[in-house]
Amino acid sequence: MAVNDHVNLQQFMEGVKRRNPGEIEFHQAVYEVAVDIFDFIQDKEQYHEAQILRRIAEPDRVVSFRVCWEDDDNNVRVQRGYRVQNNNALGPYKGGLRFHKTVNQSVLKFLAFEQTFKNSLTGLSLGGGKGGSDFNPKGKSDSEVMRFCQSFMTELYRHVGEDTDVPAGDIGVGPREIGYMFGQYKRITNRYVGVLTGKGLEWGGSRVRTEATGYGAVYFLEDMLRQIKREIEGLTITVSGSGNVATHAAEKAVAMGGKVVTLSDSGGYIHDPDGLNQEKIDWVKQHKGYRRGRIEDYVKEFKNASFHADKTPWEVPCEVALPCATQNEVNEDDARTLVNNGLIALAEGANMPTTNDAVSVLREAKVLFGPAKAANAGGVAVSGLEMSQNSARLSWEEDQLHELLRKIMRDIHSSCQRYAEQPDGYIDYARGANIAGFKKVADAMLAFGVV
Ligand code: NDP
Ligand code: 2IT
Repeated sequence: MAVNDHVNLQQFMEGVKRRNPGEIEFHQAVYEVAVDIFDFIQDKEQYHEAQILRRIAEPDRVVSFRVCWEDDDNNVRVQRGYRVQNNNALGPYKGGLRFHKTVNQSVLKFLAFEQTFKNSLTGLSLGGGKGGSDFNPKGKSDSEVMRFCQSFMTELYRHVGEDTDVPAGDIGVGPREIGYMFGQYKRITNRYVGVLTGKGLEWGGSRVRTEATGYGAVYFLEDMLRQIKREIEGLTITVSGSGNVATHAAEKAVAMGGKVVTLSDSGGYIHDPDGLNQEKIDWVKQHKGYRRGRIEDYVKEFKNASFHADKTPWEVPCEVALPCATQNEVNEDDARTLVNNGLIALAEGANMPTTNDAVSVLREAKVLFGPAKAANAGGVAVSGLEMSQNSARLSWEEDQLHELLRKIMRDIHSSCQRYAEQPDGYIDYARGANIAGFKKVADAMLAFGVV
């Protein structure tokens, strides 16, 4: 076979697996996109000839480095840090940093690949990247976290910049970590620029960035439900996670009249049959965020609730599920349970929380499915707005940012819809998001030639 003869999906995936041995999360993310893209480009010679998907599935650059730090007992600790710069066809690399013990190259490559399509969908000028470390912030003192963040940035600063690559938070990286990293970047470079997003409001952060991912996911849910003439009010909703995305998704869903009955963390889930309200959500934000506590303590505070150790919330009957914790947290069995219990919609607040087999179950059951690259794009979208504000050295008003977020999510929904309609009337948002996200990146790459 000549090099440029068309490969089929199976041959393409064999190549991806051969070149990226053992990187199962990366294979999973690429396959989920490739299925739809191979179908879309069947009759579009230019994308085949230029090997566009093959090129997007090969990161521009993977930087991996040693991060040494000293713990409070003066032990020398060694971690691995990464930045995966996947694709900058549409703008500077952009995407979060994750600090979690499960971080490895496969996880960050899947996240950077996904981010490329997500950022394209936002309509802003953003390429795709992701980074992080296998550093585990749990149980570490503030000084330990500070020393780790400083050491991490002492290498990362060479690879990032306000027009090059702009990291932000993700699992285990919130305002505290962004502060330590921004402080170190500023110290090393003597430059005060928007090199990170998710900054504090006093030092260059954007209003509404904290809320944006969770709120955006609920806006996307609202737009999907409208297609079947339903609304959030009165629906029973299960949410997983209890971090930034989960608490803000719960907050917006409750504000819109939904009844949120679960939250979770890596220890298990709480079920509150009375439903959460703002007071309970504020307690969780304090307890999980600032005090770094466990979700199981919720039941000591709110007596009607129960805690279910080592379990996920998907066994609780609901009409809407919002997985907002981590990848592959909804498997095929969970999807069947959800469908049997009357699920009508699932929107992904986390990245790739639903396995490919679970997505097939939802598709077969004609459940509305909001894929992460569309549903959780609100966070990176407001990060993009933070970059604009930093460049202009301005900060916009809260109302204006809420409106912009709402509009961006509505536009993402419309972009997905364009390629989502199936012959049987089902709106396949996953396919719509993949194709709409791909097309912009691909067309820019065609314009740039073979680079
Ligand atoms: P946080 O660190 O604020 O919260 C993470 C939550 O998920 C915690 O409740 C944590 O529990 C739980 N969790 C993490 N890993 C696991 C695991 N292996 N099993 C069970 N629970 C787990 O992170 P975010 O809320 O920022 O991120 C959550 C998800 O949303 C991630 O997939 C992230 O990539 C995605 N996302 C985040 C965006 C953002 O703006 N922050 C934007 C778009 C997507 P515990 O406390 O026990 O670790
Ligand atoms: O997955 C994501 O979109 C994020 N963690 C947010 C990235 C960002 O740059 O705001």
